[in-house]
Amino acid sequence: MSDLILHHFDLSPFAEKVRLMLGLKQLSWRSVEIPMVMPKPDLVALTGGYRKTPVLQIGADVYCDTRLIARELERRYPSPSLFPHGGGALVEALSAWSDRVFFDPGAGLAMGTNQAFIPAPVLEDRKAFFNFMDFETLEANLPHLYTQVAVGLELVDRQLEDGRHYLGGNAPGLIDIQAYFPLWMLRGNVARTPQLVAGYPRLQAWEQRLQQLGHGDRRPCTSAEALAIARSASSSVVPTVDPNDPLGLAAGDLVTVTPDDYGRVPVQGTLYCLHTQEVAIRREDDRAGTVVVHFPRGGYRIDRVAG
Ligand SMILES: N[C@@H](CCC(=O)N[C@@H](CS)C(=O)NCC(=O)O)C(=O)O
Repeated sequence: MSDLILHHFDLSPFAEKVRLMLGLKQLSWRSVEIPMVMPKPDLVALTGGYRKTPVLQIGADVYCDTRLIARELERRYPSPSLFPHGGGALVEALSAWSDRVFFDPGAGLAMGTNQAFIPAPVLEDRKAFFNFMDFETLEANLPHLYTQVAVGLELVDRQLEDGRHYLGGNAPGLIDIQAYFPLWMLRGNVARTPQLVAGYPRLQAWEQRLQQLGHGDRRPCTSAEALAIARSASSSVVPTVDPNDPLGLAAGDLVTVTPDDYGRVPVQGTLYCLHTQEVAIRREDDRAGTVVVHFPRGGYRIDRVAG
């Protein structure tokens, strides 16, 4: 039975990013379907409050954020690599482009062109969640958002102009998955996507190649089973705290970790790991037992809890 448990929902673009990583690596994994909106009691029992989608659980280790999930999958399952042409650090840096600059205008189009059809609870949840999206002006802003999406689509098409099959060369990698998932979201949610990609035949052929990555071997899992697995496991990660970290924290300090963009829910726990690129905290939960919740450092704030 696979150790990898992905907490996600099928319509989530960020989850599609991870499903494709699992496909590229041909991994087998278990799928827990989580709600699209709050409340998500079984997920937050594991994460301590982090609500975003997806979350990867491996025993009692809980990995938040697709950027950290990519790094962890590569560490545990190095072959085939997410970085077939090397240069993993730059690919990681490019997530700032794919996950925000390219993705956000597409998310605006998905919301803005469908507002009348989105179920009220989802719309209300997302209005509170997407603090970067002004729902009042969204409709008037649609033409601008189309231009921003076009910038990303043209860049991808142009990167393929020398005939390469994938963005880094002739093998698929994380860079392709990063650039593809905003397009996957557009296809599923924005009616004008065929027109948006019409002038980009290379991009369309590449899109088909990306679809062929698949999702690996997916088996269902209930959230109760996932919680039981967490409860009966212990973290496989050795605790280490960098004594030279600028925050001056020590192992065992009570801290909160909070995303600095949207969905800013602080997660509290005792410091377990602290490095340049990762922070992990240990927490106890009645249902999940003792878990270690891992976050990337980039885009997350760590604060000491006074007391
Ligand atoms: N930086 C996060 C972003 C994840 C994200 O924004 N996911 C969306 C779904 S695609 C989300 O959390 N939506 C609200 C929710 O699922 O409750 C990551 O890379 O994992």
